[in-house]
Amino acid sequence: MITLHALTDGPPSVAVRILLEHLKVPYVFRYVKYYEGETLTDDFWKLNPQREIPVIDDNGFLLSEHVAIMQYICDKYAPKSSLYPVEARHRAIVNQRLCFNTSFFYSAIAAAIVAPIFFDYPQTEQGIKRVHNVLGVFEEYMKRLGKKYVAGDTVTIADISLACSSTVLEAARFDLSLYPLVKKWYETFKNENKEMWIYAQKALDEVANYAVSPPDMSKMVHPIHPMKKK
Ligand SMILES: N[C@@H](CCC(=O)N[C@@H](CS)C(=O)NCC(=O)O)C(=O)O
Repeated sequence: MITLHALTDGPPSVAVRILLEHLKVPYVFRYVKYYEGETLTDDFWKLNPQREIPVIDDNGFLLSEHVAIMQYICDKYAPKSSLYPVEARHRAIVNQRLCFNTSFFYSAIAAAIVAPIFFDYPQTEQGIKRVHNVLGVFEEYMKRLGKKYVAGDTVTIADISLACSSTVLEAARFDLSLYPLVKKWYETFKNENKEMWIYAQKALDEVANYAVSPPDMSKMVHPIHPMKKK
């Protein structure tokens, strides 16, 4: 049985959870007490030396990085699912969108929007410019492909991953109207995948709440991020 060590508000965690639920793969959800510094413990280090969430433990097989986890879950438990197509070029586009999310799209959102909510970083104009830049690229991908979803006309794990990242934009009330194709895709994903959206909406609400009233992180001394002053 898979144990999913995860958060309820982190987009990478939520993407994995949505996939497990959708595919009806049995799993145990284990909430990581990130805000109490659990990722800094020796036990968590054994799970993931990157000290990042999510991580799965599938009968002793440990795997981090939500993209690798989603690909593994599909390959092992749903190899015929259209969520992760097998045709080489279709799969390549899905993989490209997943890499685009982790290395380009979500990294810009995390730095400019997520980090200032939880840690003592100012929200900068440069950071917001970077978010506009990644959204512009996303818009261009949607225009070039000309399909309903990010890698074709059906939902794939790339949509789940990118939609979860985009919840942060909605939580921060980021105006997507400059990016009509991205906006349309996001709304379509929500409307056509209501059962998937349940956990995404919960995450969105939690982050929106934290933007107003940050969580108590007084028990954590982060090795990298500056803590907010009380
Ligand atoms: N590249 C990782 C990123 C995961 C990630 O950023 N997780 C955040 C929580 S949403 C985290 O664990 N951050 C640890 C920290 O900043 O201390 C993935 O895609 O799974």
